[in-house]
Amino acid sequence: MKKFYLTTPIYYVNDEPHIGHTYTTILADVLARYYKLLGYDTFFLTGTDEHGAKIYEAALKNNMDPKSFCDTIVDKFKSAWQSLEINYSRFIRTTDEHHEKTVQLILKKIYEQGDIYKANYEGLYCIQCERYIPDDELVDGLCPDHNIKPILQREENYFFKLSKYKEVVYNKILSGELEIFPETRRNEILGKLQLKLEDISISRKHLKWGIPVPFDQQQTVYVWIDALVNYLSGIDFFNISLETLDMKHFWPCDLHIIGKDILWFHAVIWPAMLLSAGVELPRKILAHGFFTVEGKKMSKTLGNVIRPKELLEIFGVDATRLLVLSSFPVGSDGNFSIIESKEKYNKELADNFGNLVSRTFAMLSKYFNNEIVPTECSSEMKHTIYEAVNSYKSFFAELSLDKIPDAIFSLTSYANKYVQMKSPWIVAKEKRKDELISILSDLLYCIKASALLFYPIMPNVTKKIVESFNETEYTEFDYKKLLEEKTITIRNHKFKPVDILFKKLK
Ligand code: ME8
Repeated sequence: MKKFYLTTPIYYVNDEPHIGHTYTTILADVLARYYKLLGYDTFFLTGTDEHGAKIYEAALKNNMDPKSFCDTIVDKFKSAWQSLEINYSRFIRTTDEHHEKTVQLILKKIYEQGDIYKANYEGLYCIQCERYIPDDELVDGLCPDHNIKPILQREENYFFKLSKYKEVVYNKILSGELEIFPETRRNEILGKLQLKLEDISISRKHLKWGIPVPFDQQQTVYVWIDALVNYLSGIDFFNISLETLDMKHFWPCDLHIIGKDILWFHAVIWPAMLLSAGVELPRKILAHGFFTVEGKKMSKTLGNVIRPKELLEIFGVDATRLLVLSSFPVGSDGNFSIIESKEKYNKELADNFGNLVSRTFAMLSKYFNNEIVPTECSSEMKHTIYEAVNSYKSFFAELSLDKIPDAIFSLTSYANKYVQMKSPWIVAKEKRKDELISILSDLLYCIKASALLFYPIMPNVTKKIVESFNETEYTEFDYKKLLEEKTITIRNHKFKPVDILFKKLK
């Protein structure tokens, strides 16, 4: 059985989830559902990043001990993912005991490899980024991402010989053994790797909120080194936690989905750590772009942070998933606007897809009392479905996930035009019954194909439609058949009316 292991970043628990975290997690969920439906043994890992100075400070601000503080935010992430119907396989926390042991084990391996040494370090540290900012990245002395002044830190730390792996990592990316999507970001990393690469500090002396360095209890592991290891501890790579099943076979990871902000950590530091520890590298990294909201960078200070709850209240689960997924091309930055999303919802979900479903089922009820023996699908309709399936599959394969809904909407908009062209109401008036049946059959094939194609994105809508075909037990089977053989079957002759799927929004 083929396997597919994919991950999201583990999110910092200094704040509740917003649309950015939601975006990454929806991308992952849609892909996970897709591979699962195609029969892959799929493992989808998400979770939270709970150590480090940033979380420690956030806990202090809230007058809580760090662990209890983390627990409260973790609940918020879990409930957000639940309300968005995110079907992760596992939620990993960096405070999980077996994760802490995995981090220590990896560090020991790297240490034994001779890749860790002690040295003094002085640098400007941005707590929000949880990293030292090199001088050439500062903008007017401020962190370019957070607009705050980094703090001067001087400590004796442990260092990882990142520079030793520069060439190997470069070659792995160049040869495509480690793929980075999109191409522009891959080239950025390759370019940066041609410059001087400094070793990195991997421990903190004065921060207690972290995992103790296994060979020096006076220091804690740098939060990023701790966090990256979650991709191994999430599948219990070293079989540390005996309660879990053996999940090692999921490695190497097939896809790390991350935002562009953390690509360097994933494309350079993480592979170097794995090379040093003697673990195979992940296969692919997707670094997506960043959301701006109504044209502005999202920030608490500007008060324009969009939370998933707000979207769910306006659009409901299925439409939220679709709108967030398709708000901008995966590789670029893009804007999210509630107004534009409402327009898209009305245009594509209510007036295009929703209208096709309701007008077809209305005719089925009016002319045939919800009962017909469908004819074969016309070659014209078959061809259009076939084309939609082809683009859909290639959008998944090339990770152009934002384009997937459009592949389906073009099919449903074709069917709406087909209704106008065939004017079934005239056919009905003239009592050309066979012709009317074949028109309705074509529409039903198209609706069923579209509903199936929407399954990884809008699972509830698919279920509702499939119920009206009285075929719920075949959904998974039919999905696979449609994708692999491009065939679509309607088994029953009796149909159930469908409630309005998408009420128009003002
Ligand atoms: O970086 N637009 O956690 P984090 C799109 N703990 N995506 C966004 C976004 C935006 N405006 N803002 C955030 C961390 N994201 C580390 C990760 S992994 C081993 C450790 C998404 O809470 C995007 O996926 O800051 C980004 O990479 C991630 O949230 C950063 O989340």
